[in-house]
Amino acid sequence: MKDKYLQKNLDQAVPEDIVPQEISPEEMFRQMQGFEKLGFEKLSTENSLPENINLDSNKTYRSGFVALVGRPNVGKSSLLNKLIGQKIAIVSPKVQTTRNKILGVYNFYENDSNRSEGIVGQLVFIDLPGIHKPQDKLGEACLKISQDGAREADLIVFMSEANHSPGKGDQWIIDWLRQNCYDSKYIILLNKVDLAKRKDRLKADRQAYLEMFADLPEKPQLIEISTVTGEGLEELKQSIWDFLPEGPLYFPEDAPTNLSMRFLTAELIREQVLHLTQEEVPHSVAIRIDDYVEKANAKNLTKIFAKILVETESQKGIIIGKNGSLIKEIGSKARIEIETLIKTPVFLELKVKVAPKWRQNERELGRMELS
Ligand SMILES: Nc1nc2c(ncn2[C@@H]2O[C@H](COP(=O)(O)OP(=O)(O)OP(=O)(O)O)[C@@H](O)[C@H]2O)c(=O)[nH]1
Ligand SMILES: [Mg+2]
Repeated sequence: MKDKYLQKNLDQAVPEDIVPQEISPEEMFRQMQGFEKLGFEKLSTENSLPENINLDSNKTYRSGFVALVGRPNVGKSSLLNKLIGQKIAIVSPKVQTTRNKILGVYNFYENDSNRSEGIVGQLVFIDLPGIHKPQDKLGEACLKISQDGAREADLIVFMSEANHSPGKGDQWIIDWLRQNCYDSKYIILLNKVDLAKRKDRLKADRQAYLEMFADLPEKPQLIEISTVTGEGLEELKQSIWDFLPEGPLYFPEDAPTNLSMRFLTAELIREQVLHLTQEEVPHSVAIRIDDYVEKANAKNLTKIFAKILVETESQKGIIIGKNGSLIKEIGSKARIEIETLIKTPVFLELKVKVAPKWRQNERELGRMELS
């Protein structure tokens, strides 16, 4: 059956030679034994990895990797943050906000209101870039990251919006999933149900989505949620728990993500650019952290020196703003977010650099761990 889809949809194949292999969950687990590589030491509070991971060798746990797959802007990163209860992935009303694979760890407890009774399972969410037609090497790299993320997951959450009927973008993604992840388990998630006013249309849309997945071996469940009101999230957690197989705890209990502080800092700066600029500028921006100095003085100051890369002189002018007003605003808003995250005072120096066509430059994408 899978072969039939492969044949039928060969013309939809997307070039896959842009970025090297993403690491598999098993490889990631192995790398975690090396711990520092993924930056956990910065995020975990006091316990070390081995003490956390080897909780109780007699106890069995449930665990798994769950990929969030869908068009840009449907709310994948918002869902990740909401479930983890912490801002791990940046969010914006602009499309194509997420550019990397972002892991968020959700722990299940015997008793959620009394966690001392112990952890019983662990779910690792894989937040992925929204899938869209690539316009450049950056887009191709993002697509590859999303496709690899879907392939390596134990469960795929296909996410779309309850306030829109399924469109061509959704159809393309579902065709790709049927072709490449035929045997996977799925949940269909319709987000933004708080915005869905037409209940009759929603009923028809639900049916349409279910039909699009109908010929897969595992019938998916469909859940409507809102990351704003929290509607449907308990049902989602329960469904994922029911699905989780027996498995190890992959991450320390107090490590909410695999991302380094450098990466998170760069993302928090980019988030402000996304919020404060328009049209092509948000998509033309990348952040490079030149230096990150912890405990730079007696008051535990963290000094961060970063560059905002843009593609043209005119974009540089926009980012700087009149008398430097915009870059100051980006800097002060990002600094507040970074201080909230790392819980120390922060000195943030921002400079703007023109890097023509960086989105086509494999070396630059490599620096951002995108190629
Ligand atoms: N009304 C409403 N807005 C939401 C909901 N969930 C997310 N949003 C908004 O939708 C926009 C996109 O959210 P993101 O979480 O960045 O979407 P994404 O799917 O991660 O987007 P990409 O990273 O571009 O793929 C933001 O403005 C969010 O505030 C929801 O349940 N209801
Ligand atoms: Mg996102």
